[in-house]
Amino acid sequence: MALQPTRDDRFTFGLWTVGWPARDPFGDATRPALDPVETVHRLAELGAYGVTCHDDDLIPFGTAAGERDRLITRFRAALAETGLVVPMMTTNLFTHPVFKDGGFTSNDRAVRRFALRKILRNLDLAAELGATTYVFWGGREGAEVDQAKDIRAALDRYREGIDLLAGHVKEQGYGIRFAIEPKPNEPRGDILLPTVGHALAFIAELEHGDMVGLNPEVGHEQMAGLNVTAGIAQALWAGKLFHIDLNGQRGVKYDQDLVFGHGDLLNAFSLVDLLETGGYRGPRHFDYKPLRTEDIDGVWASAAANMRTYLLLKERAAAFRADPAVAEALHAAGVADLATPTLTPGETVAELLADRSAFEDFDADRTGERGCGFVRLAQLALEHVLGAR
Ligand code: DIG
Ligand code: MN
Ligand code: MN
Repeated sequence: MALQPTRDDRFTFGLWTVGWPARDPFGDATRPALDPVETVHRLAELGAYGVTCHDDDLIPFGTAAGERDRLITRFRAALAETGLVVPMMTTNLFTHPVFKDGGFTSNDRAVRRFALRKILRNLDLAAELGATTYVFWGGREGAEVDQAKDIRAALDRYREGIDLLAGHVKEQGYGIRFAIEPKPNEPRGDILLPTVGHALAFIAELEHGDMVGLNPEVGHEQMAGLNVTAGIAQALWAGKLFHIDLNGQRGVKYDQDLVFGHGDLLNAFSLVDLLETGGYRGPRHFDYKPLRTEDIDGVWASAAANMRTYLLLKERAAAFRADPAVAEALHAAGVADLATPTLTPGETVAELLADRSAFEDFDADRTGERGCGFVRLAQLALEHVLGAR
């Protein structure tokens, strides 16, 4: 397999990723700001398919209308020159101090109304740029003090806002779907909709839940100590994997946003295997931060590393699936048998109760002694990841 990314790989990057000047809570920026036009051209040269952005990445907060139009025009010109697309857009409801207690769920109603207007304006731009997914990452929707946030009221306001915006998108015929991005904490002590599970439960309560899905981020599920591949599998099972943020995370700690694969490599391998075989057709979007230690050459090297790692894991996953020893180990582990319904079609409780082999004659002890053969599967996966098979 060629490891040179092509547009067919559908790799996309947020402007805010390679453009991160590397300011963190404990240190100043180590890199200059990047011009979005420069980013578009450099990512195109590296083989990316598209870029994504928050409104403020492209148009600094408070920009006057005329200047806003100019910034959009030059961005669109760069897209036209390179052929890059903008599959996803989102709103920055977390940088400006006004959002320090959230946007959708700020205790201050005026802030909530301001947030909705900020999103509405950017939804129009998203439609103009051809985005088909609009992400909602509620980085500031949360609290540090239990008594400071009425969670039930906050969820009411979140639902009110999402349903208002979704209804608007339907009325406008924008052809945009919404994708909620869960995260357990940071920058708030606790963030609402912290995991895939919480977000799925929230979506089920929406009036327009039909057009609302998920944009899970690898590191965010792992920050909660969860297996991200299992979470993505449930999102796919629910028909709600609308987009995905790929990056790396090494355990339960602050949000590292590492290069994809530079965290839990085995989970990255199983995730790529799932994405490539599980029916996800969306962009492979990298939401990562080039390490603060890197210079601009390191930034572009890190962007390329995301794509190369994905392609290497894609190649390893294909080899895993093609390996006869793997087929044999999967069979021995009975993995495919799980697809067989537990009941025969139309079987009733009465018929199950009458089936002595299911209980009265079932030898639980002997069955309990049988080995499952899962370690062999784990070792085969590891050896494929290591390129040892
Ligand atoms: C951070 O993980 C969030 C924000 O960067 C953005 O709102 C979203 C888009 O992928 N990810
Ligand atoms: Mn993150
Ligand atoms: Mn993200």
